[in-house]
Amino acid sequence: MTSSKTDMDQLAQQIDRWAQELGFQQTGISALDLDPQHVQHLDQWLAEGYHGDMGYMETRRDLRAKPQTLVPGATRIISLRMDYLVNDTQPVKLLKDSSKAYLSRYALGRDYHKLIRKRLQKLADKISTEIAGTKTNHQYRVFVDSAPVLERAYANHSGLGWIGKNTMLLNRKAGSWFFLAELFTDLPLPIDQPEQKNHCGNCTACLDICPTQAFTGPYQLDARRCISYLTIESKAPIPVELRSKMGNRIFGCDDCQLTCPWNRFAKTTSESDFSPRHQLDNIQLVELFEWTEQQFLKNTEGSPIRRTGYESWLRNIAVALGNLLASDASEQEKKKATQVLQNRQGSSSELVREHIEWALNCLQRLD
Ligand code: B12
Ligand code: SF4
Repeated sequence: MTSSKTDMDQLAQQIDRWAQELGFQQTGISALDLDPQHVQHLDQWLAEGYHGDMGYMETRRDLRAKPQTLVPGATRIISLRMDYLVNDTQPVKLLKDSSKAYLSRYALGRDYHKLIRKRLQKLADKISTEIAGTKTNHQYRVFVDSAPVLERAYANHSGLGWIGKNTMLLNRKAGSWFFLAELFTDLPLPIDQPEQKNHCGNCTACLDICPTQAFTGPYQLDARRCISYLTIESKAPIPVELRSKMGNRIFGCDDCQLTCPWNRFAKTTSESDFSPRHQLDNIQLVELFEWTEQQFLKNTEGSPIRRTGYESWLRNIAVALGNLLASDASEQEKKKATQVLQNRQGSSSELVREHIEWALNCLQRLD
């Protein structure tokens, strides 16, 4: 294959077909140049301090703003999306049951980083093999989530969707329950049309529902107030004024997606690896709080939950148990919650102990 325009057009179509075979739902191609609005948005966000303790967002700002430095020679980014919503989980019902744990829908099964990276590598191998006759040194790199790449900005540039008021990348046919990933390449592939229209209209459902009022305005998220940041990224004590607002959310939060009308069009995944493990989609808080560190490590092997660590795990559940004690749960449930909290009081770290004390005091709390 030569790199004529027709060949590149055909290759782009072939890449899309391969991606679908590998479990991605959609691909789009963009150049590396970023619309300056995105960089401005990032700089403003950092200047406000909205990134909190995520120091990497600040220190790696230049790589995000100048992706050319990430993969020398790269001229195109193939953005991909993979749906993760599992059928049959009942998120809204679960959020109303203060005795059960709510974990973000993305975190119920296998860690997506591992799964997606493998699939991206397979895709890159297929591309390299296809072009091997004319080009033997295909320069590429694959990314998912953890790299300094403005994933939503590129997904927008490549036509995968628009950025919603909740800052999620939204797609008219798929809502927002999907992961994003990228393959940087030096192949001169044809570029797709960016999604130029914003389809949020007057709706502010996501901004209104946020339990901790983390949005300072449309498209502006103060991560320091976001439950996803507080329960996953931050290792610090959870600010006392936000604890009672967290309900039973112990790992991430989905409210600003659950309420988005575009998610009526979200498709469920057929990826069995994303199926809930250890009944994490329907499990009592007290049961999770009783997991020993060994059990935690065993049960979260290959899961994104492991990243948060045992201390943060206990801290988060202690807050949710406090909220259970302040709720209209049955006396029996409250008794059991009090018991498991007290059982850990003596043996816990300072961080966890302080959250346990807060939780036990919730029995007297009047919401
Ligand atoms: C840091 C981070 C977080 C932080 C901060 C979130 C945030 N909104 O910035 C925290 C921990 C809070 C978080 C939470 C979640 N995250 Co997160 N997170 C990231 C990460 C690593 C970087 C995001 C980033 O650069 N933030 C800085 C801000 C300034 O950038 P941004 O919001 O992406 O916005 C950029 C553009 O979209 C644009 N922009 C934004 N708004 C507007 C408006 C206008 C008018 C314009 C012109 C431009 C513009 O400017 C920005 C710079 O380019 C990305 C992965 C990655 N490498 O990109 C995942 C990522 C964004 N997260 C993801 C997910 C799934 C989540 C959660 C749903 C997880 C959960 N259930 O708990 C929540 C959702 C919370 C929310 N409403 O965003 C997915 C989102 C997929 C999607 N459909 O959008 C990503 C892409 C990971 C992935 N590979 O799939 N996350
Ligand atoms: S994930 Fe939850 S806490 Fe974070 S912005 Fe969305 S609704 Fe608010």
